[in-house]
Amino acid sequence: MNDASPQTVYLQNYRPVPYLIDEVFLKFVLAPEATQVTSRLSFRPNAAAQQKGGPLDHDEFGLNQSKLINVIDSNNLARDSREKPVSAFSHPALILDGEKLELRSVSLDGETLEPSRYDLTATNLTIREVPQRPFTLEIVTLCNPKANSELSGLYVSNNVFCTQCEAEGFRRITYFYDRPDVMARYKVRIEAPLASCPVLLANGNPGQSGTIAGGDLHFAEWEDPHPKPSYLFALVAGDLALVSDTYVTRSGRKVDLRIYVEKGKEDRCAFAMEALKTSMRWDEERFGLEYDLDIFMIVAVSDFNMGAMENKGLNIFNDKYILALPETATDIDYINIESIIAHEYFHNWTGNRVTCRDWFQLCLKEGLTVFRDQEFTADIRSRAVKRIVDVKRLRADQFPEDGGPLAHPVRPSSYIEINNFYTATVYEKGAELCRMLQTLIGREAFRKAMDLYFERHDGEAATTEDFVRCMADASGRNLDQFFTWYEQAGTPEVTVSESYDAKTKTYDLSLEQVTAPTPGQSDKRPVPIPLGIGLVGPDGRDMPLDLENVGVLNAPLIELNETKKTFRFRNVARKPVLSLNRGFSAPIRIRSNSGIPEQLFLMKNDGDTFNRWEASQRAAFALIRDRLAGKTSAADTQSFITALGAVLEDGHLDDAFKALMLGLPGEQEIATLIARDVDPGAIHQAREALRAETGMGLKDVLVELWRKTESHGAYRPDPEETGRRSLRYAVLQALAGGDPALATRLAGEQLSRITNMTDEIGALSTITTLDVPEREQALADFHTRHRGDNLLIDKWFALQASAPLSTTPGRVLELMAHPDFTLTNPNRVRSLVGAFAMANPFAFHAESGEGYVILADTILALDPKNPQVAARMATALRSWATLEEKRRGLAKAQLERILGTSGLSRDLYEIVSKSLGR
Ligand code: B3K
Ligand code: ZN
Repeated sequence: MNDASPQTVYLQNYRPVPYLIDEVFLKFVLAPEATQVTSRLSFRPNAAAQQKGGPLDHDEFGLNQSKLINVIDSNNLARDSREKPVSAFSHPALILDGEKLELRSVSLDGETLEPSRYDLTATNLTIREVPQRPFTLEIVTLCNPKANSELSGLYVSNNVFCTQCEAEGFRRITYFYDRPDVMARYKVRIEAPLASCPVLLANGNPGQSGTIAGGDLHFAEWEDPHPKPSYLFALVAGDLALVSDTYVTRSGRKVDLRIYVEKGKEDRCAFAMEALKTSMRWDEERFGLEYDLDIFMIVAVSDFNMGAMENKGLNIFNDKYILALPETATDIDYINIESIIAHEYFHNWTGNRVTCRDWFQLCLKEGLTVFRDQEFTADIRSRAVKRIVDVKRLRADQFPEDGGPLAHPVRPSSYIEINNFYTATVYEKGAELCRMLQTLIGREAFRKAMDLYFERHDGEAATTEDFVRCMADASGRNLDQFFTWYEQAGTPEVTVSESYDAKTKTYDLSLEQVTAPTPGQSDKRPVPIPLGIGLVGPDGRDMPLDLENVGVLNAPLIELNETKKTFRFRNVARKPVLSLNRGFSAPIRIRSNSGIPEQLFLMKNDGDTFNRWEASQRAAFALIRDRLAGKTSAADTQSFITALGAVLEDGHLDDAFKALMLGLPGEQEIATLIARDVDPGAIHQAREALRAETGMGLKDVLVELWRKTESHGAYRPDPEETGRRSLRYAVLQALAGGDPALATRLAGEQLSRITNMTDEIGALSTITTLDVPEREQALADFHTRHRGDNLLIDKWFALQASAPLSTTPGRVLELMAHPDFTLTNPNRVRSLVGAFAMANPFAFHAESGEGYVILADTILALDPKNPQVAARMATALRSWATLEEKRRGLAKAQLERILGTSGLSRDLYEIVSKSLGR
């Protein structure tokens, strides 16, 4: 640990700041190793924090404020066990956050403060006595952007100065109240050498600019009229190329759109620019939200800890999510670019205009914005396909998180390092909660509630309670119980039992919900579960839903609010097949006795596309589980193959949906369902066996589809063409399962005439999963063709790291010594080590345990440089306790080894200690 001991931050200790900041003026004199930042801050006492009889009174949480002064820390979110000295003064001290800064001077209302007037620690600047009226503080500091390998705060990427302030990076730029509930108006002046930094950017609208010092230096000023928290601050300076466009908002305001990229990459920005305009239009139409500055800028940088960042008016992106040409980006890249551009843009309202009161409320902006970007993609592409893709992701990433040692509520109540909480639970499950709210109150009321949310909280830092209150007020529905979804971790499991009485024509559906205990939450309450439902008759059509005591349902939805309930349906003419949780209306697991025949029936007949796919997954899982148990039913397998074949040949279904139907549940998902004594090797074999049978059984259909989905004409990233290609490569993968030699030949033929990256990766990724002689040459050719293009070399690393071969761990080790590999670029680390540890269960969980050693070695080497990425990589071991005994011991030993290492970052310490249940 860097700190003496890890400190936990608790939601219940939230206190407002004693002093607010209205105006911020920042002057940057940029230099790679010593950037000087002058910060002028206008403070005023915060009446809300200090009222009720003065600062020593009780606060709104009933805690005594004198104690409050004891525990106020930099964040005013007390980290436990660290007692602060009691202030000698009757009013609170001003305690600002700051890290890795060299303090040059502090002055208060123009008077330089002697060091005796303040305390300086590695994390805080405390000014013990400040006036109880408005005052101005000026602070001069130095920081070293070049030495900043954590990529948090101000750093240099590829000679470009850039920033990442969320969650707590601003404190690495200057001393500040670095917390989201302090919203201020910013003015920024940047000075830098004209030659190396011709482009100088910050948030807001541009102001004055010009040269200084005889022309060697120049400056630019920016002003952001919208109050914002420090995490939304951004600055960029460097020699970048510009791609521009304009957008006219619905009320007729013209907005300058700019994308800045590395020189020479200008031709790769057209798709991103279109996606931005489509997003702006969609937010106006669907949510009535318009953009609010004269200019919207995006900068693409190559070293970035995550996907992108929604800084006000100046989004900074990992260049992977901006740059695209048909010959450099796959369809998946295009789809990601479109949805991440949308996501960051949508944050302008959900996150920026209304921000979070504290980091516990992260889902307020992230869950909601993911929901919005999901809806965007559903509207402009295929709703059915989008839903399936999102649920697959939820199950692959969030369900294991929710069922393991790192489980936490969508709104957590404590953390050690907030950067560890940008999780699938906060994002993906958070989005599901918004979706359930919309399902429960209806789309119209949901929109009214969103309007109310902006009406009430624009310009404020809000809480999850505020958001749900708007939902309740706009719909007139009591949502108190719904709030449990935000506070309770774990995936509810609903057990289904059914009985049909042919005589009385009644169908009883009994449902019981259970949520297993999660760390720190042993007793679980029932949550309200909205369940889309259909009773499918023998003719494949839905029967009317006539619910006892309610009548015929207008909307095919039932709600399970209690632990147990029986729903009695009347006038059910024939014994139905149940289709429950249609559209995946709730993020739950369903346990039922329905067998493979029912699933195959739904696969063919369900009127709900999602459940048609779901039925195929359930059937495939049942077949894989049978194989794992050593019992294989040839008849069931054959029926499954026949049902799948019928789907593939159905002329009414679109290609993207067929591609999804062809995909068996992933190995990680199967492991999560099995949940104990997991043997990833056996899972791989069982799944491969089914894949082989399917591939062989459907060979003729597949070959015919391969022929039909041939690419013609210019590449287009539209839904139809993307769907066609997704089917093409799902077909190739399926063929590879049944006839590897044939798949290799088809892929090889395709590689000899490729015109776009989707076709190239589609063919190559089939060959590289196979142990065939063509493999090495194909990889070498790819490297030669794309040498020097970092994003493509990332793909080259990932292809090898994700191959489910027994040689992969050795290959990963070799690649770590490759001249193109570096620990300093997060994309490169993710493409090699991330792909291996997080997307290749078979190779990562090699019985020898070598995968665990490779991961632990990498994490330990990475942690001192980039703790955020190191901690993220460590989550690959979180499910160690579900493994079979041998692997369990080997994985645990590596976690113990990491935890036993001195000097761990707070980030890594939290993930590893919690994974071990400490
Ligand atoms: N808000 C950022 C994520 C910041 C992560 C900080 N560790 C991107 C996004 O979710 O839009
Ligand atoms: Zn976000």
